[in-house]
Amino acid sequence: MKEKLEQIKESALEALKNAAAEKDLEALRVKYLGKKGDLTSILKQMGKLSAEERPVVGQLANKIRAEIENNIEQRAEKLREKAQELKLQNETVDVTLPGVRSKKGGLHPLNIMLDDMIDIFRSMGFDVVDGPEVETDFYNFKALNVPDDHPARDMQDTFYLGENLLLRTQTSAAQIRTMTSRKPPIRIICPGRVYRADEVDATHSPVFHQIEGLVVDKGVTLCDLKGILEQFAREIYGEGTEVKFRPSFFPFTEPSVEVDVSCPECRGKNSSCRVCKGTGWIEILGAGMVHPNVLRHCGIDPEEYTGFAFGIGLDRLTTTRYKISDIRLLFENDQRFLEQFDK
Ligand code: 2NM
Repeated sequence: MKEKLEQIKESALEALKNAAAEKDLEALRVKYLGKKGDLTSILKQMGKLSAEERPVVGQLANKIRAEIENNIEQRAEKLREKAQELKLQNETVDVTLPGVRSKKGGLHPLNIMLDDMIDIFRSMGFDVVDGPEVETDFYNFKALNVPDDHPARDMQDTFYLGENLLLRTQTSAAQIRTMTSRKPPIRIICPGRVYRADEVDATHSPVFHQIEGLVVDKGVTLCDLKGILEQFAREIYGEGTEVKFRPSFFPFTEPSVEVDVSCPECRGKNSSCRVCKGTGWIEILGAGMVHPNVLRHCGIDPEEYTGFAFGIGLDRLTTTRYKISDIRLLFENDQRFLEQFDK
């Protein structure tokens, strides 16, 4: 019996040396030490032994059991170490590899232009005000002295959302809201999106951007308007820029003017200039003295106060500045276009 026990031990230790995984160890534990294992089946035959032999064999069996258990534990520890080593090898990070560059966001060209314009008007004492893009007939047309039969009110030109609701066609609606809620002196600009039912082409979009300005105070004149616009034009287009008023018509201003600046590209010196078409001037905005009816609609006495207002198209100023050939590029958000303006 002692011999058999020694054999079991030899066989177990040999098998353990070759065990390559934790599950092999478990199988060996069952095979040698389990309830139906080799060691147990030997011990079941102890009854055949004499009274002197029994404790000696029993002791030996316990010793061998302990030895095998120890060995299994040692082997398991080795296997765990090996597995950990392998894992570390596979997971090494090469710190000398170049990193993954994250893409830097940038301002949209419209926002660069708008920020510059806001800076200029702020420096002249204007507040920036905004209002809703969904407006009522009153704020968008009636208060602005636009008659009921004016073509701008036509379904063909304006997006109506209901009987009395529409997408604003100009940001002046926000200025009307300011005039009805604040007392003069008023000195504001209203930048924002506006909507008109236009066909889309290289120079037209049904959604575009305006910056409208408004000054209302005692004794405000057309001359003040010209001074403000000259200062603005010179900061945008350079010191030598000339500003010219041409008579025009808007329902909300009287008198009304269209405003040209001397061509920032050729300064009038190139008869085949692509920017000014050889005229030496480019039109940048419309303006005028706020119509007395508009002031009255807002509860301001036109005998006491006068005002001027102007409306600038942000999109065309932006396409001219950056020589962008098609207004649609401003609305498509093509990364290859936008990343050229990273500031
Ligand atoms: C323009 C041209 C001329 C304008 C008028 C007003 C208001 F609210 F005071 F009546 N805001 N903006 C105005 C005047 C807008 O856009 C070409």
